[in-house]
Amino acid sequence: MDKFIKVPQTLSQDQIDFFVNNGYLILPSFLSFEIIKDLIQEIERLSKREYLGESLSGNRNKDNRHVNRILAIHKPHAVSQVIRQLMQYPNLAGAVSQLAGAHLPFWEGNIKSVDSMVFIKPPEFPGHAWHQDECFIPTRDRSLVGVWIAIDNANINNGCLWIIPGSHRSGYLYPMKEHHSEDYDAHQISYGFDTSQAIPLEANSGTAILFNGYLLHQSLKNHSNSLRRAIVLHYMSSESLLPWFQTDHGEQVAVADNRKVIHVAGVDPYNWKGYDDMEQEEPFVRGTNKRQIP
Ligand SMILES: O=C(O)CCC(=O)C(=O)O
Repeated sequence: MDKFIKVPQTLSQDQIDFFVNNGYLILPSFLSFEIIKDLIQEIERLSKREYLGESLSGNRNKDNRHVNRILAIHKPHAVSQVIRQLMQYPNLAGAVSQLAGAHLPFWEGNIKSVDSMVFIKPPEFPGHAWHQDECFIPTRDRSLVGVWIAIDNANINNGCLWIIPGSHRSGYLYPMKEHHSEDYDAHQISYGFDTSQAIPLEANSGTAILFNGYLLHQSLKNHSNSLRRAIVLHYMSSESLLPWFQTDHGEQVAVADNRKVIHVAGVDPYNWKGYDDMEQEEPFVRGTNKRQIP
């Protein structure tokens, strides 16, 4: 029998409708001061590569100047129990299970978590150019939800998120190209749309911003003199497969499915496939280039 994970569902119908119509929802003070404090300690452990024997520890160095060279840590959940716990935090899983498939008929709220990222973003470090997360994490059913959690207060000066409200609606994936802007890191930029309606989402520490995987968003350079830390988690409908790798020769893309996932709400209809070990993920630390280990 499938394991059913019951999660609290505290969002109002107005909040759900806002998310479906605008592609995002802001939940102020979503994480308590105590949880944020624990997360800051964990980010420090991760930044200083304190997890011996894991791939993050390749350049173990406890020097803070070293920490200040890290833009982001990808897939920290592979080594961090604290980040894995956050991915399964019932209030968060509950909110996502009300939003991810709210646009889908017969949606039952089954959710899996598939990815995590920690942004350190030290002073003068760049942002991430306009993009849609669905280009990186394919769901096919538009159920991808990014959860962006402010660890430090984020504002225009230190490089908060910017979004184009409603840009998720058409389900169109914009093309991407190289750019030469110093505001952005080495990732490509999506193009072919109007940015005049873009708005900044300033957010105090502990605020969670949930956004649909098709929503166009960016962040800009950190012009302050302190870190702008944030944690980003990704979730999707459990019914959506995750073809998140090159298929083997002869393998049909329609059945390709990465099982390095965590079931966090409702039932997992594919649990008969089993799960691949999250610890087999490859976490990596990134400087301003895409995969530079500083
Ligand atoms: O926090 C940032 O600077 C960028 C976050 C972002 O673009 C994302 O999570 O997709």
